[in-house]
Amino acid sequence: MAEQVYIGLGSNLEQPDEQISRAVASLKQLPECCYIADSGLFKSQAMLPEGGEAQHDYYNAVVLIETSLEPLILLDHLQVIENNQGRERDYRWAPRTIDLDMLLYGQMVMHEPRLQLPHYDISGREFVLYPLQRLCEKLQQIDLEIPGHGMLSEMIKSCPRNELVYVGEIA
Ligand code: A4P
Ligand code: MG
Repeated sequence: MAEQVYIGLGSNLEQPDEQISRAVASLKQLPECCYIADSGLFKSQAMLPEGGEAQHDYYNAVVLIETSLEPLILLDHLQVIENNQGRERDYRWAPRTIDLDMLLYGQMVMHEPRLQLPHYDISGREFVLYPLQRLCEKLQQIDLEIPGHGMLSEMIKSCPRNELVYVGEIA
């Protein structure tokens, strides 16, 4: 059975908007996957660890696909796309060419070290929740249930938008 999977994309290195476009093109080519829609591009200041050095702004987007791939197989594909775009894993929250986070895999809840579903910090990030909301609006979907958290429309009320701006469609 195909599941609806929401994937968060983020980049703040080497022409981030182009990195997002390239990753979207790769997602459209994945086997056993059907690309449904994306949120468009959002820009925000980098969320940093305590005392972390300043970084370039991030571009973020959220994509919806339908897939019959098992979650860990899909994660393998996402990591291949990251590696193909020169992703380096220097330290946690290091600047990156591309980051692909599996936000939701249907209503699945999973607590494996390699894969946590929903994504462990889905509730606290404006650059995830606002793109998700725009994607739902585009699909004329009234709301979205996030397992363990409730409805997106409620979660967003306690997540300030901060400096997040919508910058346009993905090229
Ligand atoms: N992993 C576990 N669950 C998942 C999941 N649901 N999706 C594992 C994807 N991977 C998952 O990830 C480390 C390991 O998490 C993977 O090997 C995978 O098996 P990583 O991408 O190598 O490391 P990371 O991204 O540096 O760490 P982390 O904690 O996932 O960081 P985040 O959450 O990706 O945040 N500011 C703005 N404005 N926009 C951003 O997008 N992103 C980050 C990084 C920091 N600041 C940001 C943004
Ligand atoms: Mg990540």
